[in-house]
Amino acid sequence: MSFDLSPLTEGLSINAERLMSRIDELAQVCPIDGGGNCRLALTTQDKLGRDLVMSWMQDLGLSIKIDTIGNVTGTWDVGSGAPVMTGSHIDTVRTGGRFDGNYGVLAGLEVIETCQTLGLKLERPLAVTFFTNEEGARFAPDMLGSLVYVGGMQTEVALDVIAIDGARLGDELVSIGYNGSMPCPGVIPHAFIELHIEQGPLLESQGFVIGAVTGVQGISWQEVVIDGQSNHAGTTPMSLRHDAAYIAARITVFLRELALRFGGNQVCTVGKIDLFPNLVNVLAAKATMTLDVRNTDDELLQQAEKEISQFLQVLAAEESVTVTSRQLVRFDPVVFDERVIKMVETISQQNGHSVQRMPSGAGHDAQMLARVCPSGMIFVPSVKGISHNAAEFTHTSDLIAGANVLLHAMVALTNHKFTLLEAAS
Ligand code: HGY
Ligand code: MN
Ligand code: MN
Repeated sequence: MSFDLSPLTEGLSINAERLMSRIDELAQVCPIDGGGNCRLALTTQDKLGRDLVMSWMQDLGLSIKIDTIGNVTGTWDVGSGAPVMTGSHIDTVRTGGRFDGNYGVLAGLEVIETCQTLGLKLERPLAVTFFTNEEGARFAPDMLGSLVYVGGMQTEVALDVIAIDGARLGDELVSIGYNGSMPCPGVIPHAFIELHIEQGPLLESQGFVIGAVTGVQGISWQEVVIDGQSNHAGTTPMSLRHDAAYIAARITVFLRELALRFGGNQVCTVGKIDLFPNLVNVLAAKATMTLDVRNTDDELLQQAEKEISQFLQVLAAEESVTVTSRQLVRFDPVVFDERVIKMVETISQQNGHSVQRMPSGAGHDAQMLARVCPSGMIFVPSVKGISHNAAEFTHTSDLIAGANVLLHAMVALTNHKFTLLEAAS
């Protein structure tokens, strides 16, 4: 399989200073201790981040479109036909780092500005998008904006999603002024490529600069509610307890033990437990918790889900409580387009960067765009594999390397003809 690496960008590179100063500036929008950010989706903090990135899109003279779920796309309208699109997200988790999502969006802006400055004559437009609610920390599912963008979820259904704080997504979108008019599904790109920090330890521990991402693991989120019985902490004999907090703990331990038993890429997380009445001397009547279960292998993921469901039933009977669960997210594992993976690999090598293929442990917007066009991702290392933590860090040299691979890949994609024949080879 061959593709014509565009001579246009031979030896060219992005403006490192400009990229880093934008990353630093966006990191000042709703900072938290330790250098990260808290900009939960569709909050006023998210709006501030959106406004700043939109202003940079305007500065570049991009044509800006806001769609009905609040995704924002800036396009440099050169050439003709469907655009080559990059993008990611600028919403964060509550303890977000400055690079998760933000880096990919700002590198996309930087690639376009570099091409504009060079006056490159490209065959296709270049577009950069920030998608709504990628994190899913406030509104489930995660990657909601890109899912709606590709037609995987109806806008009307998405607008009625209720946040963990009780707000309705559509109302929040209106209140921050990002309820756009562009319909979803959106314009189908010629190709989509996302640049992101790895958020895990592999690249750093194995000494690689670039990850040519092969796909994204399957993701299963469920909300489990345990209805026990509140009672007095001092007077209730252990044999008479229906203690929702204890049962939540048993479930948490079961998930950890299941992941260790399965091994391989299996991961399980209980990230959120709310107790009621949540008081020192009262047995918890109710526990509401989330289970995040992932695996690259869908069969194993289904096996894990089955074992968890069986365990919940046995536990409910044992403790004479009610346990109910609601599926919040179920995304099958995704495999990216071999041609895009190969392109990332080749461009990395040609730019002198060590590169390895690897799956993504985290969900990303690219996994949704993969439903409608040839898509792939570029990873750069996370120091100590830390992410969703203000201490998230990636060395500047790696950030620049990744942005240059994105530059070359986007330009190469503008004149790459994805032929069916090639896809078969
Ligand atoms: O949950 C995830 O993997 C992503 O951070 N939204
Ligand atoms: Mn992310
Ligand atoms: Mn994230």
